[in-house]
Amino acid sequence: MQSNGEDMNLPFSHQEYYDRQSSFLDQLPVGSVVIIPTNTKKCRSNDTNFPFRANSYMLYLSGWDHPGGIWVADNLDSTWKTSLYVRDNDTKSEIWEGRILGPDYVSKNMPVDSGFSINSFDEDFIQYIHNDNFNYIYSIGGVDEHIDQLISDNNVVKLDARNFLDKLRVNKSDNEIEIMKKSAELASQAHILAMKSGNSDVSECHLQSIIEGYFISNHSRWAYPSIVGGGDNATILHYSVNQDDIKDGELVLIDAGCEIEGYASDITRTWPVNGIFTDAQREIYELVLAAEKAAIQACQVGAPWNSFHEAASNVLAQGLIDLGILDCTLNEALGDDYNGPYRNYFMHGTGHLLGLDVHDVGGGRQGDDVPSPVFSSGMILTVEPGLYFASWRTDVTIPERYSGIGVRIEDNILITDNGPIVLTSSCPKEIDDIEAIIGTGE
Ligand SMILES: [Mn+2]
Repeated sequence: MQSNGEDMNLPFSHQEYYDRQSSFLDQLPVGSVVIIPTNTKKCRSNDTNFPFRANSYMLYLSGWDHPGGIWVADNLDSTWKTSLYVRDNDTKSEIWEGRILGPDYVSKNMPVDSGFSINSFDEDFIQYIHNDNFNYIYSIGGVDEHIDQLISDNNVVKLDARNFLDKLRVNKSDNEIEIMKKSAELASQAHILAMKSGNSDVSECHLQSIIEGYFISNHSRWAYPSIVGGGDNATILHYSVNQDDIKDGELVLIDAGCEIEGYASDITRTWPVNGIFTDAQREIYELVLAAEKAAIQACQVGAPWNSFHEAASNVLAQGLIDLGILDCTLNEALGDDYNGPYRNYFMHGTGHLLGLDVHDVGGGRQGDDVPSPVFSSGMILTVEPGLYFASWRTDVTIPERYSGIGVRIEDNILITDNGPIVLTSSCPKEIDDIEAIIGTGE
């Protein structure tokens, strides 16, 4: 057989993919068919598509990172067989859009038993569900409408494959950790470059271009739309317009991370564009930094998930009292279940799991409807407390001294048996280090 396309270098050994597949499939009963689709091309305008990004479950199970494809496993004949259905070679579309690897390539080079044409999937699906041994479909909904429709039209018992895969994705392997370290280091260097190009009339979009330009020139890309907010814009949690000029004396908040082999980094730094923190900015910054360090220290094997949020919250609430922003006791500031008035200025969670999705699966975000994990070795998460004093808010008291200040500090943390390791430690966050680097150019 001849190779159909360029050689594809997978980020992990076939053995690592096979190990992931068995850890998943070994939990399923006989008579199961697993159907994991990946993303297809998405139209941006007319005949122009959004940049393609593979589905994270597909990347996890097989490393297949091309548009279209269905990973299928079945144990209808008592042993597991795995297949990957992909697009056929098609010279006309390859001339326009690039080489298609095709089913033969998949059979020879991908960590599955067989490669098939995606055009034969619908027929094969009917074969699977009419097999005498068939009981259940395990799939992930909301990725491929056609697959969702096919399953619902045929009235089969469909169970959620995420219930198994999400748990497996929480603890990273040594090889995943190595890639995530690279992702964290690349993003750290991008933030350093942005700090170096800070000055009193820099624009948000200029800083964005420095960060994202560095990602692109290092074979990477953003893991989520970059947030670059000066002054009041830093108080908008998911601000991503990034078009304003930043005024002399203002802070800029940059929340930007990249991905390598699909694995995200997620860093936030906040710094004065002119290189000098004002007293008021310094007061808030030091408080958030103290909360961040306390939260990192709380990331210990065996601790319940909420412990790092509680650690950050205790420091922030006490600090808000000490600065005269809240006039109450610590218990009143924290409130029941950490929902007291300190949340007027810190309205998000302290962090989230990080991996193939920037807000990674497996529990570990406030509001997730799956049980929160207990910290265990190999988990990677963000720690990112913040304080926000939006000048335009009228629903809460915004002290004049702090009006227009938004500060968030975010690092990426690996949990180990010997304590937390900060993967983003090369990115400065101490005030002296930040002031020393701003505006120093390249
Ligand atoms: Mn984050």
